Amino acid sequence: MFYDFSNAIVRQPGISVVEGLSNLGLKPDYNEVLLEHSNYIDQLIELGVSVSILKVENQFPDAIFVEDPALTFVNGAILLPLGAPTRKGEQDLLRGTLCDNFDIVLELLEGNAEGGDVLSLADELLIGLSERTNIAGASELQKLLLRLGYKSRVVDTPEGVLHFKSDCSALDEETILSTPRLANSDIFKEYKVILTPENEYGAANSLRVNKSLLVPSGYPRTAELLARNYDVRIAKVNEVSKIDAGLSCMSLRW
Ligand code: CIR
Repeated sequence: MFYDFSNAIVRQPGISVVEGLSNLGLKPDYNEVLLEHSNYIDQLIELGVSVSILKVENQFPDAIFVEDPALTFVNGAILLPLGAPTRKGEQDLLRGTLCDNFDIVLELLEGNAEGGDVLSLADELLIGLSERTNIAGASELQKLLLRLGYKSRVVDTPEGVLHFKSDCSALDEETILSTPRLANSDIFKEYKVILTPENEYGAANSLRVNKSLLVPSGYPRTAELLARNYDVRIAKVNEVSKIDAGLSCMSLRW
């Protein structure tokens, strides 16, 4: 299933992470980022994932968000040209490790796309158009996904939302956790939707890993709601959220 993961890649945060892009102009505390990042790795390991840790890359402050420059699947990977000007070229940092891990490594060579805009579901992938993923990138990405055997749909990300997956996550084969503003479109009409409670939109970027569900800290009502049906584990993201990051973006999984 799309949330069964044996492997993950993460990147060790360097000091430049405090300069990561932040819509609110906030700066995280470096030591706290290190702590949150290392707890995140421990949680993945506890859930049965083997985690490979890439070296610090200080020239790219956002390079710990390895989900954005690539997509990984059991049968292959795709390198992506990012839309954010300060992140252009980050995909090159992943090329070697992806070639070591996958027989097939494809590369998107037209437009822009970021992994944070791509949601994997049981029978399809959704590609959200955003400030980071444009139509040229999304339609070319659809062709590469088909080469790996995956169908996809191009959809809209709500205005002002960084990535499509900032506002939703897949909880199981048929259930999506979504903010009301995203669920209001009919994108998810084939699925069962659980809405994030008011003032807890940030919880929408939860992460299903094997039998458990990582939910970001600070959203007690969502955690309680989800704990009725899922093995919820809380992951602390106070500092990384200052640079607009959530749980999915800190790893590539397959
Ligand atoms: C950025 O703006 O690119 C980073 N500061 C945060 C990236 C978060 N990525 C993600 O949610 N997939």
